Amino acid sequence: MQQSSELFFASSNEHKFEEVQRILSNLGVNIKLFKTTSEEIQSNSLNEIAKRKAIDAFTKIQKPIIIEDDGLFINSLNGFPGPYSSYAYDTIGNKGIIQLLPNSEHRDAKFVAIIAYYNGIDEVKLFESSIPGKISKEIEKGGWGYDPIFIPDGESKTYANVLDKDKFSHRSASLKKFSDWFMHKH
Ligand code: ITT
Repeated sequence: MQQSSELFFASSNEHKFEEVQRILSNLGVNIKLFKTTSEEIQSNSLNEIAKRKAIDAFTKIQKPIIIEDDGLFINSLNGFPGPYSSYAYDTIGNKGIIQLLPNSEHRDAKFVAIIAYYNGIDEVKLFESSIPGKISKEIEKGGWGYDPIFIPDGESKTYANVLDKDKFSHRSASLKKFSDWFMHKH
């Protein structure tokens, strides 16, 4: 089915937008960037943050929008940084995260992505996916955000150096769920 209306992706993060745009265009959905920083919402629930980010962005642009909220959950840290991933990245960064796991063999983690769609009329619609992996012992070069320290299961390199991150990323899986729904709706 053809996409009939304009759709914006609200984010402050251009790396994320680039990936979302590339993945969605391969699925037949076109988006434009609405560059905005959403109010700092703190909650223990990614779903709650995603919902409020979507409503906040819609209030500003008054057009159908999607947003994405991500979290890196590290098992041995009881899920930290999770919903606080953005704040943790801006404060302690990849180096700080690695220092929280000194020589530990317990490095299991997962990256979660939630896509939220809101058109100002219906309830906010959420699409979630996650990918299991490990925190690397070294910070690799390349990529952005937590890319240099997250090794998806089945790979030997981090997101920064895998051959085709889009093929299996947390982002691709949740966007696929979204596009299946969106293309039927329009
Ligand atoms: P928004 O304006 O869209 O909210 P953000 O960068 O604040 O952008 P999130 O809160 O969703 O995004 O992301 C939490 C953190 O996880 C943030 O530091 C991101 O850079 C990082 N992150 C998300 N997806 C990532 C990916 O695919 N690779 C590496 N880091 C990622």
